[in-house]
Amino acid sequence: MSNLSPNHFKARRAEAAKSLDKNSFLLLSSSKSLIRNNDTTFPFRQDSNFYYLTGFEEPESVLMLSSEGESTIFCRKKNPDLEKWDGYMYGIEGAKDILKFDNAYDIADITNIVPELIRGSKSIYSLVGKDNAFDNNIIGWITKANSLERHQGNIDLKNYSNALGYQRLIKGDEEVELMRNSCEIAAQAHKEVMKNVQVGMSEFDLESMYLNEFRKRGSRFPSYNPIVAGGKNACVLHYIDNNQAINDGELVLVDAGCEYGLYASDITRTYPINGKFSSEQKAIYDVVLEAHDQACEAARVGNSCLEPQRVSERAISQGLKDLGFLKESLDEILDKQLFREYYYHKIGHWIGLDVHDDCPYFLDGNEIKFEKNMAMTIEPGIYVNDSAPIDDRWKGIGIRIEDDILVTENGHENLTASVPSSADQIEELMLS
Ligand SMILES: [Mn+2]
Repeated sequence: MSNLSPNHFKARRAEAAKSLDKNSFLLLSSSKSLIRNNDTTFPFRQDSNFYYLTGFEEPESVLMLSSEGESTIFCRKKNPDLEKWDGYMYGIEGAKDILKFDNAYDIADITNIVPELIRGSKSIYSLVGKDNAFDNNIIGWITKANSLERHQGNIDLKNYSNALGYQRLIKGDEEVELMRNSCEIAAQAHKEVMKNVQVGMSEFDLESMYLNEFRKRGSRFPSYNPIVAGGKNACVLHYIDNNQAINDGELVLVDAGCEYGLYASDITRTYPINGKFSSEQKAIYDVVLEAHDQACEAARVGNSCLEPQRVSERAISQGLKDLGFLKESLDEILDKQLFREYYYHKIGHWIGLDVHDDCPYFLDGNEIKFEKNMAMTIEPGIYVNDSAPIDDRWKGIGIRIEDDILVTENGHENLTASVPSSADQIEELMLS
């Protein structure tokens, strides 16, 4: 059962129904159970959009929501034989009664039922482009429904992705609580590992420690594959091999977050494996931290959601200039995006049910402005690759600092603040 009561999901469906054309329907599909190899599956994870409006965590399910707010679930019927192997299933009656849908049908009958229910309607909404097989089903159902109503107009197919993404963007208080939990588990895990690492441990050793710390605190799964990158591996943004030695004197960059109640946390910290930053490491670290702090301040009600990006580019450019990495004027560095030699990713992303939350950054061509209860990661970085046009002593240093930021009425709250981020605090924690 979901961490939230069925009433939360019912309220979200009511909200979503308001934005549909009259006499129209929204159709959403669950995730599929995915094969890992031969007959072994990955642990099932419900599709976040489907979950957001249903709270239902079984595969082979479809939600149909009418513009009048009536909800219909199609799901697997109860099968006692299958339950002996795979465990409890809600079944058609269970899903309807326990999860508070208005109607429920066997998923095996969906191809016959949907065209009858949607015939003569104005529009069908779906998340066009997310699942080709489901898109094809919908087109087939619309074609069938149109053929049943020859003397009416054709049904429009509309993309509901932006509308649902925007609804998901503003978190309810109950979601904020789950995010707080997810963030605190991840923050405590980072802190605990930082206290216990020693020279001689490998990336693999650290990865094991993080995963264990998440689990000990109630999170079974990480919210993405952790990145544990020693030394110059940190310059590879999506490094997930996590199997190399970490040499004394090197930094290790760890980007690891967990999932709690299906809500993601996402934290990056970069620290010296021996507990003491070198002067070059600290010089770059302080530039990244300054960009991080300024970008966090830019996440406030009324600002564009892209303002932290611009602020971080300016702060990092200034820092790279102060360090002597770039010689040009600040304006030229920004105009020509020269900072991208060292800072080559975006400042962050929306976070929620998905670590990269499936929410828009633009609406009707305009940058979305921050509102209360939006949540975004702030994660600037500087990476000095071997190919960089700079003195060798800087090479192989890769640093990122990432926190999960909740926009509040008067500013922001850093949900992952309990893991230290300044170089001094990190050294103090590691040497304690
Ligand atoms: Mn991130």
